Amino acid sequence: IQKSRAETEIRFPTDFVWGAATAAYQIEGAVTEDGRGPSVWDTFAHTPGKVLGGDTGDVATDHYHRFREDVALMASLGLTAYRFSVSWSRVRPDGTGPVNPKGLDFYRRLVDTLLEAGVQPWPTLYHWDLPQALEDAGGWPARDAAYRFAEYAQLVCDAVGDRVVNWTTINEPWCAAFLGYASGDHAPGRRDPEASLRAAHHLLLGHGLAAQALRGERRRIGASVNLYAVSPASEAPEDVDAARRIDGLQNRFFLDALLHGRYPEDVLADVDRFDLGVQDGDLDLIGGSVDQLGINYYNRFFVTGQEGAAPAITSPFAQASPWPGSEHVGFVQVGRPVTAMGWEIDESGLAEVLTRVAEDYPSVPLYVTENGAAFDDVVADGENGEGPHVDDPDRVAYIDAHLRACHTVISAGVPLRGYFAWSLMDNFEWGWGYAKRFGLVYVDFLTQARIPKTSARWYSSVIEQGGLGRMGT
Ligand code: PNW
Repeated sequence: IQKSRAETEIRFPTDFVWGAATAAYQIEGAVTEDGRGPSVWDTFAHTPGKVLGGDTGDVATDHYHRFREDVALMASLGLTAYRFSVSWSRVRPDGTGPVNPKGLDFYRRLVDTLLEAGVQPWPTLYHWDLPQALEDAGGWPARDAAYRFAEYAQLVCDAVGDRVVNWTTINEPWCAAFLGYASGDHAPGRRDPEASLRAAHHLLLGHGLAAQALRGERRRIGASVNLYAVSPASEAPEDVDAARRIDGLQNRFFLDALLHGRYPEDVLADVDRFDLGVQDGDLDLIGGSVDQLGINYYNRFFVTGQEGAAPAITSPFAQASPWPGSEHVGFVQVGRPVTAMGWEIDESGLAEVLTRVAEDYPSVPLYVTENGAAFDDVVADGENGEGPHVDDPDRVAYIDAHLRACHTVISAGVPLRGYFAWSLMDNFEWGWGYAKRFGLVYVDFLTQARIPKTSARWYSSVIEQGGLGRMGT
């Protein structure tokens, strides 16, 4: 079949940012080295029954020791940017007391190595690893965590702020608040709806305070939110209301706060029996605090308010919807192909989410700061002296389809400026441990060998060409 030129020549803007992402606890390992203090994820992973297979991030991909090799790999793939997260408890082991210079040194070395390799560093300050001492003092449900977060942001900024342009304060505050404090699927594993709402507010407040600390001449400050396309499973009023509630708590709660300086009235009404801990001035501080917005997208949810539907697939141990204000909501699979997470693949949801944000919150530059898929990758022995290889056509197809969705919305005027694949390499996938592989690069967790998958080579050629050609190029 002769393809039209529009299908075969998909070019992105020449200054489009092409990246890949990781997070500290998922890759670094070295959890007791050079003065690092424990975080809630160390505690959680070492608590029996919390992570599949009893896996922990103790070693992970040993990136703390192998970062030079990993940066060389990024450069060889042609990435123009690398999104990583900074471990708070490496920088300030107990969250309040003395600073750990060796922790800051690691990120100085990493940033310098990236810059030398021509890869822009995109640090995220919080990817879920709260110092355990701060959790012991009340965690994110306590307002103090927000102030401590801003102090920590200042420390990192003092160390590398002259060399880093693009900053992300918090990653996926929905996950940190609701998987951490409502469902208990993530650290610290609490199940307390009021605490989860307070955590959500204090994460946003912490973002606002950190943004003030980071503000500076050349710096661009953002936050990354995990957004979902949300559709009612049917036209039944219960399902339509379920979709409003899930869209409200997962999407609009964070978008309205960050971009409009308010919480949506309907969500506040859904959770009005809880005290969120909002004080005068908080939302003024949170609103208008971003220069750009990071969007993490994985899938679309079909939801129902009628009896008997399944929980969302949020962990191997997921229970019926524990989200405050949507306790009765169920999640429905509609039969689309799924990834190894069981998440249905729907790239139209990414176009929908990007378009919605551009319409409802105009003129904010957008970045897809995470998008990708887990599949059951298999290593095959190489023939004729070639090394082992991993062929992952499903991941290539997933990213290809999502990049096409990105291109379509850019053509329609959405200010999307970059794309970061999740993840650079296989890593510790939270409650699933090492059982789920999201990487462009395969990691043999016994030998720590890195094997670029077919998707890595394919992504590299996409970057080189600045877009997509015919399928498979
Ligand atoms: C994101 N859910 O996490 C994270 O930012 C990454 O660290 C993670 O590895 C990646 O997506 C893949 O899971 C999520 O249950 C984890 O809804 C769980 C959920 C959503 C996002």
